[in-house]
Amino acid sequence: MTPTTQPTLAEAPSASTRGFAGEVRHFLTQQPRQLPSRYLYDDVGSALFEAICRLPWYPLTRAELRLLEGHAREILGAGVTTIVELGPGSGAKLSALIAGAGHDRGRLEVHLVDVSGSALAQAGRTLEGHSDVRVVAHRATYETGLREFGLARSNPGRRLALFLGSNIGNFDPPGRDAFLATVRSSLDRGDALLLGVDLVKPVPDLLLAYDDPLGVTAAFNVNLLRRINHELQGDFDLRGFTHRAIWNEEASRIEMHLRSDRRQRVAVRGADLAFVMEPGETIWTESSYKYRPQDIVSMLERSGFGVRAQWIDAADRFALTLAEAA
Ligand code: AVI
Repeated sequence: MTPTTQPTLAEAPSASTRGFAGEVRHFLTQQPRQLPSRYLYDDVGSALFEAICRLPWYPLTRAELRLLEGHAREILGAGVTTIVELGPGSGAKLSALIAGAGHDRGRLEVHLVDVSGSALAQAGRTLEGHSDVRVVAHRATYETGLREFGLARSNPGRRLALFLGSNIGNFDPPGRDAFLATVRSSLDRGDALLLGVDLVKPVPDLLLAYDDPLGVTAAFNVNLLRRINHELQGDFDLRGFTHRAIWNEEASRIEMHLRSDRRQRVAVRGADLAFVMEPGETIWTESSYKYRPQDIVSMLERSGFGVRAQWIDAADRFALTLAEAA
């Protein structure tokens, strides 16, 4: 007979919930308190991020799309037959790139890597309209997806990895270099990487992009506390925290924080955690590094790539850099 105190399967936390709980416990007990930015993207957070990308004050997505459309032939020329995109979102950027390359581009095999099954399904649907494009989905972390992609050598010709949206900006410098080395090791000499990176720009523009007047970015940030309340039985008072975006000049990054408006006790039962936040104390939830064009060239060269082209959107200060695995 099953003892009544033993949790049923339905009650037992999943491995991913246990991982989330462990990280929440670890990072919220650091000084300063922190939370990893990858947890911003549950269903609500992903929808809020999509909304951010449409805001007039967050020009990154539109600037990148203009560059992809304008340089599609140069990017997909020279015999690219296979593409891997890490974090394809809705698939709209890849679709614009493929459309911009015209009809003489030849057959393409496209690998999409994302931990979110719904993102993969949506990107797959967006790409359905293109003839001669075969889509392979990898529901996996970037590292695992790249490994699977590196092993799947079904197609002759050059391979192109896409890492767009300035996602590289959310890595700290050591994590960024390790990540670029992983991308390099999944490619052969002569294959290519296309990297989309947001550039340093006037501070008022950066602050508006990360603290918009409609409060969408604030909601995106506070939603992380709602997620913890929902998934880990937390009791964060969502009205007791204020979104803060700060430009850290020395580190060349925008930081997002959640600032406690008063002294308050917080408990997160699912992470076995209880603590007190003082008035003005913050939880650091994201860093978004901004680069100069030459920094991008240097980081790629250090990671085993040679830069072939760099296109810059002058209006919104965004760069697309095409680099070849050396
Ligand atoms: C996904 N990532 C590149 C975005 C960024 O700009 O750092 C996330 C974001 N955070 C606030 N607004 C957008």
